[in-house]
Amino acid sequence: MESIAVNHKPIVHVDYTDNSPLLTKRQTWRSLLRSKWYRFDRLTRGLFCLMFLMLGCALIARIFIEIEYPFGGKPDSQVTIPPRQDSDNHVAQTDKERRKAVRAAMKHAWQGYRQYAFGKDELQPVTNTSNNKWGGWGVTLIDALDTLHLMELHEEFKEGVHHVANLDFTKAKAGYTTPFFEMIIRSLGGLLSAYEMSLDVRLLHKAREIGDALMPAFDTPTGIPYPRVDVNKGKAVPASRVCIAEAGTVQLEYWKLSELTGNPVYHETAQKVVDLLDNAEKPYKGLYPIWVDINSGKLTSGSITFGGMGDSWYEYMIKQYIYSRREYDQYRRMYEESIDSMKELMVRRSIYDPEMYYVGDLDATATKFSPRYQHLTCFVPGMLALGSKVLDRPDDLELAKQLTYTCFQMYNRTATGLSPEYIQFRNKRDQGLSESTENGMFALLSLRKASEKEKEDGFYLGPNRSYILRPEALESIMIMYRITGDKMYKEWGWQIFQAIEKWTKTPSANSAYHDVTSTAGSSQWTDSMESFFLAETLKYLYLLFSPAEYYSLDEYVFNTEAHPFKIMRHARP
Ligand code: DMJ
Repeated sequence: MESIAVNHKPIVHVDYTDNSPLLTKRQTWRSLLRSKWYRFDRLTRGLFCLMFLMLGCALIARIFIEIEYPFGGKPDSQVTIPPRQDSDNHVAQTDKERRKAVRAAMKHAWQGYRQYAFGKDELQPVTNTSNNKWGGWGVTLIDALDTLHLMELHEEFKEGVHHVANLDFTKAKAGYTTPFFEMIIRSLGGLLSAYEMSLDVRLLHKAREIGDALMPAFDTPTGIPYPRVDVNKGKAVPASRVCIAEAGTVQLEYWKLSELTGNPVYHETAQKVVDLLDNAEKPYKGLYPIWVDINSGKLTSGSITFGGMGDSWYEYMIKQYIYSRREYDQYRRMYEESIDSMKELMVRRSIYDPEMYYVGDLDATATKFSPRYQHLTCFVPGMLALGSKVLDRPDDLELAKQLTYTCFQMYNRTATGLSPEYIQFRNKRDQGLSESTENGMFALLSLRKASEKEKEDGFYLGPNRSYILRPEALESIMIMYRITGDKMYKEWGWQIFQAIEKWTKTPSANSAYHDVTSTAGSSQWTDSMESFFLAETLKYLYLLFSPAEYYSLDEYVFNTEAHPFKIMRHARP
């Protein structure tokens, strides 16, 4: 065995003639420590360093979880505006009353936007300022139009249409490049659906203007779109990759545009993307890693997820099948392949609450499982329920019920009744998949002992505990109610609506909430209201309390931004 080398370093000679006693003391200590430290060989010193580093990390992780984000909420900081009283909303018991309450919420948010941000992209609902981070065409206004119409807010709708009619979608502020997917799902989708509701032809003209302005996105070696377009130059911004949700969630909108204008080019161009990805090599049947190489058309890397960046790619398989009157069998096949593999590899349940099923994420090779459930993934139960009806897959409806339960508990089991961006589960070694290390720090955290709270809830929370007014859980709740007729879903939706009213309502509109485990109220407002709150969240709530024939799922298919499109009359011209 190698002997421990002593005194590798020269001994530091301390000058005791120095007048400064403090300096002398420090130097003595230093030299003593140094001489001790260098008694160890290099390997041992290295191991010590590694140990200290790991201890440091563990400590930080611990502090992070226990102090900065204690489960169950930070101690309340100063509340400047008291939260609304529960009694404000408990009175509404009938569907009619609840619909009225949701309509009032829409009116409130719209009025704040109208007063402080009309024509701007977003209202900042705490400071009552605005931003133009989506190109400055007023994305909130465009996204909200069909909700206004559907809630019979006709004066507001008219005013909105008048504004849109005067916009020019071929011009943006200098240097701004438009995110292709977002503009398609929010603005093109919004205008097409508002046109179908009102038959105001100005809306169709503007829809076509957007559609044309963004078509250069497809000018790539493979036809797979670039993610951004410079409408001022009439060109896309070259890029090497795009995520699958961005490339594969524009087809429904372009198809509707073809149907309404009689020009097949929109649909044909967008359809080529699906054909290419359908034929691309995949790590597992029906599962697509999120990154697509635009130049080769290959699925390159990234996770496999039904959450952010993957989600609506899968959603549009079944929706296009429905939209095409079930005539495009390609979409049925793709959907069934994806859902079968998702069920095989990506669905698990909580160790502590066996009722709680969730869809986790996989790595690009489909061999490592990441046990978290994103709020974004909560659209899945609604999708499964639709698919179960259309394709007669009764098992999918059972899974949809279990997943909706988890989505509801994401709200129900926090102090505010709002849901965080995602929840985490403890890994269980099964299904032949190894544990994912993708979550880095969180893999480490999941090694700690489960708290009583986690055992009760069935899940634990990551660092992002914000609720940004997202719609997915309510989307599924609405669809589940319509498909099963189970009134429990209405109660769940109503409970979530009350939490939204209580914690996110500002004097002018609604704000995203920083930490759903904190009951601090207004100090948690982040001064942001994304357009999907008006386009989706409030619309799905309103439909939940409306008769099932109102925008019936037999006649309409909703785009991923909740814009209802009439199912086409004839699938093939
Ligand atoms: C919406 O813009 C769309 O639903 C999109 O597909 C992903 N999610 C956001 C809202 O959460």
